[in-house]
Amino acid sequence: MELTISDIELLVVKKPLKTPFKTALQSVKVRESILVRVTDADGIEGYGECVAFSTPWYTEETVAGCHFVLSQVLVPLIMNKTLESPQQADELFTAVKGNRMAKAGIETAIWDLFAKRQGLPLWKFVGGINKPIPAGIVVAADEENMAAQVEAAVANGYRRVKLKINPGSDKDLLKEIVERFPGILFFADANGGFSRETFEELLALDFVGFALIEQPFGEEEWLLHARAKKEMKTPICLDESIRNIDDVQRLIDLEAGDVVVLKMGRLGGWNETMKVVELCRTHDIAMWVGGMIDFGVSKAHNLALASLPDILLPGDFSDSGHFWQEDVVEPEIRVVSGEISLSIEKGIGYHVNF
Ligand code: OSB
Ligand code: MG
Repeated sequence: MELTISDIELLVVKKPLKTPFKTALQSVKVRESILVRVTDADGIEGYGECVAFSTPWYTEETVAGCHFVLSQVLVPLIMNKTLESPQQADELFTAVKGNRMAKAGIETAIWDLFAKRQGLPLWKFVGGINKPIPAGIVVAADEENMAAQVEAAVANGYRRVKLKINPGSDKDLLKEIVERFPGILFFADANGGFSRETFEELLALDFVGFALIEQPFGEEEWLLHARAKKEMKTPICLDESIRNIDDVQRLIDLEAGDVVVLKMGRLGGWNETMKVVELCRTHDIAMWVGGMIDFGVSKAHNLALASLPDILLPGDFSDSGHFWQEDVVEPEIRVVSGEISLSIEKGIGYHVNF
């Protein structure tokens, strides 16, 4: 199958979060994101979302920088090209260093377009199975509000809750929360907030009962992560450190973690992500799909990713109404009894208000 790209449009959307999202690194109050629409010569449309933030707190990329790279560098490389497979988009980008979030915005749109050309839901196109996707919510609030937010999440049906932590976190409070909800799977995410100096604080979290601890140290801290994996019983999970397949190989070689968070933005799109999934599968590294305070376009791609048979841990999948008064997709993405149903429509399966 081949198709010719005849139009590429960018749309910056900006919406306030219902409540500020506080991490060790940043408090996010407003989310800006770039939607990408790719149209082929037959008028079929594919959608992607560039998930960089307004400022470079999570990765080095930003909305303004990505808009420049997309419009001035990546769009000209793809425009009017005839592609035989979606993998070819990534190949056309090889001369462009880094800028993986910008690349993913357009690359994922091309995967959606190919799925639609084949008349398949994206989850089927990528080899996934139609199963209910377990939802997962993130509690990124001050400690005094944490227990109440967990309680609300559980009341809304969530069975996986991720708590944002840092070296100063109240360990007894965390343990109390985890023990109060025995049926709930608790993840912890430090966003690299720990260091060599606070290593002991991390060890002290081993008794809390987290199913895993995500990214305790900075993205380059392979040896500290390896030490934590060796000294702790709680599985160590890497998020920011995993920028490409070589980083996954490094995690394996250095025994620097047990679990990998998949984020298509951080990895540059579907092509690299599929390679990472295959490498993790062959090495028995557990995987789950991470969120980026995404709008519905990114979340729809993520749901297709989570449908792959080897992805067994619940990801960051909250209801459209958790962050947004109004999402950019129709229908909105709904969590029902702790699960999200995959759309059976073609491509990402949602109408995008572009
Ligand atoms: O570290 O996982 C992270 C959101 C933005 C940037 C980084 C992270 C997050 C989350 C996921 O924790 C939130 C979500 O979208 O559900
Ligand atoms: Mg994380």
